[in-house]
Amino acid sequence: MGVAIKKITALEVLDSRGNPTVRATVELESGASGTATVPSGASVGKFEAHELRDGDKSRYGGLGVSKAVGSVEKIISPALCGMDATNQRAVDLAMLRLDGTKNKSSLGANAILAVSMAVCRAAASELGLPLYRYIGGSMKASLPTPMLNILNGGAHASNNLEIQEFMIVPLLGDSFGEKMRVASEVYKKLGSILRSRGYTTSVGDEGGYAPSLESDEAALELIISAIEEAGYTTDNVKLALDVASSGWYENGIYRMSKSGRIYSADELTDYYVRLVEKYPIVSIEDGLGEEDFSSWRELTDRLGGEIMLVGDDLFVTNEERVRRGIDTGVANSVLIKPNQIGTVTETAEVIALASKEGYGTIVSHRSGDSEDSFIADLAVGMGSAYIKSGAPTRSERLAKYNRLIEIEKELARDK
Ligand code: 2PG
Ligand code: MG
Repeated sequence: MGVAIKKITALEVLDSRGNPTVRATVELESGASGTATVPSGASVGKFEAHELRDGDKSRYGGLGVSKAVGSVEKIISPALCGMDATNQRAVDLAMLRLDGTKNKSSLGANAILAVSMAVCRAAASELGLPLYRYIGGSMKASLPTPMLNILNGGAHASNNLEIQEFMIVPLLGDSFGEKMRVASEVYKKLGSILRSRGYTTSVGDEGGYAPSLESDEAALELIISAIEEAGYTTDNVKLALDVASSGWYENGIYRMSKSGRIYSADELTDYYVRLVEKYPIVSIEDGLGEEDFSSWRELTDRLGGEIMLVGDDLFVTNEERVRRGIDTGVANSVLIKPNQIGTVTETAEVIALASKEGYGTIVSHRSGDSEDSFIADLAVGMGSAYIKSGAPTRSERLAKYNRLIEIEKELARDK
């Protein structure tokens, strides 16, 4: 059978931070193949699937992934050989059974996801379909709107900004390519404003500038200046934040990691309400901690009717946690990161659940990423309204945006 899996190999390669990560290649009996590389986060949610690292301090300071490579070649490959690559669900379930743990800690979610994505690619290639078409079927194919992180703070930069991601959301331009043009122009303008005011234009992990500023609000003001000086307005280029506040939470209070300032959940919520009143913010991600569901509920009551409230560490692309959020009226959008859960099937199920329940979805890269563009096809195939992949710079970020530009062209041709 041509679609049968013949062999799976893996490699330890390096991600955009120079840390080891897993790349897997799936070969089919027909000769078709698929390769995929997994990303890795810095602000990692407590409830994410387990990323298996060697812990051997003599290699990469313990971050090696040779054990995960071993999981692929010695355990997963023999078990999956002969399986139908077009049955993604069966392949993923077989890996879940092989692993046998709740958080994929035995084989490693990095090993499992690399294979899951590579199987998906190999199957698409065997059928002669673009990946987004294979994932989404013949009907759905819409381009997401990009959310671009043009100023980095938090765990992604060694500056003094507490908020991790200051994103712009270009709403004008009737094509994805045009939105990217607008974003790039605003990004460049921000660079020249920073330079002219004597700030550094070095960048953080996701390619956004990473200056130290007077305050996080000053960052918002600078971005608004960049939008306006680039010739746009805040009516058509909006702002989005990823506060990534889970890292601040301890014993019922929030301690900002750089200034050490302390807030209660109520005070932080008041702060967001003020920011939303004052600035053109359309989305706040992880405004509160991953374990603070009751305060999240309050935040949702106050801002959920106005803006997107996105659960990242809160939901970790996990169906059970998203279900809990839906049942308790918490947040209204879900960040989708395949490596938080570890298989393509489970990722697709979370997107489907969110969509069914009226929650928005944003497909997302990780701060440590690679040239792999899988999430671009995933966003199109699954009909996600948004994608975030960092700044419009650095090739690991642009791999996704450029793939979307390509898909847009392809879809226009098909019309
Ligand atoms: C986030 C991500 C991606 P990390 O918090 O949303 O931007 O960061 O990969 O470090 O978790
Ligand atoms: Mg986040």
